[in-house]
Amino acid sequence: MELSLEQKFQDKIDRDERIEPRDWMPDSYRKTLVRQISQHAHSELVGMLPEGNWISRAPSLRRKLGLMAKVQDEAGHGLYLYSAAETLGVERDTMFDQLHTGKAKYSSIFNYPTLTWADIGAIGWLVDGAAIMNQVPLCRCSYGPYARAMVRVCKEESFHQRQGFEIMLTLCNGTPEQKAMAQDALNRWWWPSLMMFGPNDAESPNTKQSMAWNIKRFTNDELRQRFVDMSVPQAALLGINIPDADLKLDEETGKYSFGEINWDEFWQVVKGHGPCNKDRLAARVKAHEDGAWVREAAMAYAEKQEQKKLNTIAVKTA
Ligand code: FAQ
Repeated sequence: MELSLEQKFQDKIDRDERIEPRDWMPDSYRKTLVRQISQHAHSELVGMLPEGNWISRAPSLRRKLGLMAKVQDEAGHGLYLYSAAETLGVERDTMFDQLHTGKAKYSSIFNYPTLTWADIGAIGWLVDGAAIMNQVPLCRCSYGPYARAMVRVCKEESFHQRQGFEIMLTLCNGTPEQKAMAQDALNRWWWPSLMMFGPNDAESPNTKQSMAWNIKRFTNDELRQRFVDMSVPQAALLGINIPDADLKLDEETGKYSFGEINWDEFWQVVKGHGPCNKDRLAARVKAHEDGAWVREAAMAYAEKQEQKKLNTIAVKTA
């Protein structure tokens, strides 16, 4: 009996093989990937803003260089991801348009302000730490271009996570004021970091299908639990306290139970009403508009090169 295209596709997924851009795929699979990859790309771009805010105020040349390299990496991650999304047939300008008009989502975490230098430590430690927890399994995502982009992204993210942890460690070994700054940053970034993993599994409309397609390898709650279990000993090493009175080790499982996430706050931020949503979008739109001349110059240069190549071929074949 001839198998349907859909059945052949699912069999390939079940054999844990990769789907490539020219392979047949169901429309809903393509749509889910465009949604997730473009949101991910937008997060990388908007994610440059909270940290970019501190480049000119980094406390030393070494810190400034590290932070500049990190922020530049995020731009690169955005580019790999937009390119991966383009292989699914969506135009980059369409994705930008969706971001700039507020139609597209990006990670809730980037709508919180960076008030002190310690926030840069907390972002590297917690936000990049959460990003790695979520993205390492995406290296095995069924869609080839996304999985391959994630391999490189994860390598760079681990440098980001270490630079953040090192900032926290330095502050925690510093003066009492510096340690208090680190504690304050942990207090403000802990819960938003847990929200990065998305709604609880029971409230997550996309997880079941994305797992069946091997796009997601773990559920939101599974990854969030791993992140908590990894972070608690790190906070202990820093000598600062996780702001959760309900945090408790279950001796039998070795896992931590933790308090209830404020889901009202999460959805408010996702819907555009977080502390910095409007500023972030305005900064993105301005950067895009101010960069128009760079894109035009790059296009003019590329056209010139192309013309030169054609002229050379014409001379050779004349
Ligand atoms: N913020 O059904 P689910 C980084 C939306 S890391 C905003 O569970 P799904 C690195 C979700 O889109 C951050 N919206 O959805 C960096 C869906 O809405 P839709 C980015 C959220 O897709 C570090 C609805 O809620 N990482 O940038 C959030 O199965 C430092 C229902 O949710 C990625 O994007 C949220 N936190 O699971 C950069 C990783 N959570 O589209 C700079 C790839 C959920 O139906 C500095 N993405 N929503 O209208 C994923 O793994 C998944 O998309 C999840 C959500 C896990 C984020």
